[in-house]
Amino acid sequence: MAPRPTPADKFSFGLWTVGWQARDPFGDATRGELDAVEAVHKLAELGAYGITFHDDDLIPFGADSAARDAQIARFRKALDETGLVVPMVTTNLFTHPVFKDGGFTSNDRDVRRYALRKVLRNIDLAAELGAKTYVMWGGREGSEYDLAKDIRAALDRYREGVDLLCEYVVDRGYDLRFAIEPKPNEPRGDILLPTVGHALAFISTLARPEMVGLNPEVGHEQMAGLNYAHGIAQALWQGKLFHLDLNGQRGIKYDQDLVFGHGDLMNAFALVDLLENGGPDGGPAYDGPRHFDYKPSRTEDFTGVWASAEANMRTYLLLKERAAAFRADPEVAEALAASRVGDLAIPTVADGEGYAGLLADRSAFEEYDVDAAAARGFHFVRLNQLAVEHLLGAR
Ligand code: GLT
Ligand code: MN
Ligand code: MN
Repeated sequence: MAPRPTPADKFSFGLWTVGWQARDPFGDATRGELDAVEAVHKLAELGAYGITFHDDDLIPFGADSAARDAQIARFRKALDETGLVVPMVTTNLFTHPVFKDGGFTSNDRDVRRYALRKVLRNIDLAAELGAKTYVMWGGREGSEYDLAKDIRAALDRYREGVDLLCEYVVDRGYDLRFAIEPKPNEPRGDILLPTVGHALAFISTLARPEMVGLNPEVGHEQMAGLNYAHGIAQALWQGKLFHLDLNGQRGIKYDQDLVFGHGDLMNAFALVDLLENGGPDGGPAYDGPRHFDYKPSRTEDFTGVWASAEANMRTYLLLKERAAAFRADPEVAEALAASRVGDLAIPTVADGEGYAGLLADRSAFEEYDVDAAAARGFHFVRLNQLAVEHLLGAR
């Protein structure tokens, strides 16, 4: 039995996830609209702690300021009644046809200026609601045709946009950081900043790199055939894991946005182990929201929507339990030692030794028994089988 989720688990959901009406390129919506206030109450009942949204999820695009204010007031009231918080906010720069060639990087300068204004307006709301992270998913920033987009100019404009937003946040005194969400493709044929690695390299060119980190999504890395847990580990290593989007994906295909764990379960296990037990003393390596960005499948009615929301949290908590059992198992400790996993933390060249010491060490080269070392096994398969058995509840 997985423990029931509580706000201490820091589970959060996008309003666009449970609210997805299940329209896809081939078929109409299979579900009706979900009111934001109902979503807040329902998620709070299920044990979530946070809700996130795009400007247009909460306030219909083009609403006048009276309607906007009224909707924000209703939403705030629901937050106050339930204690749900808004840890992250983002902008929709992809649905309206005006963004068909992108927001920050559209070839049309007026669109770029409009996109920045749309973000600036929503940053004010994010700060007002106490959000600490502002996500930027540039799904429309890209192209289908290589010669139709000057990629170097597009990256200049991307950087110009992010630098301007950082300057705004600093000048307003907001306690807000940005998190870029990479994705390789869909809806554009090729999206700019397609992977964790591309986004990290881009961030290093910014005017205020310390204000910008990542919001990696499970499925987006896996769509590119990449290892999500590895990407998260590198983001942590670079101090750039500002937020994350948990979901499931089965291989290199369209973005499935399945429930967390309903894709590559072993990688999800490694991920939860990393997040929960990968810190300096075996504690959590990440203390931010565990944010689910999934889409309740098109086959589901509203009962299925809430069951799938619960499934995300249950799966996370079950994996957390299983990972704790894995770490506590003496046989695992012994297998880790046999695989010399901990030895990788030892610097290759001792403090003060330098290349001179390495060159002087005959045992490192001249007298090194290469054949004996090459013949020795690392026993990784045994270690992995122990992980599988813990995951299956067999140990
Ligand atoms: C969109 C996308 C998600 C992003 C959201 C943030 S919007 O649903 O598929 O991966 O996280 O803009
Ligand atoms: Mn996705
Ligand atoms: Mn996402």
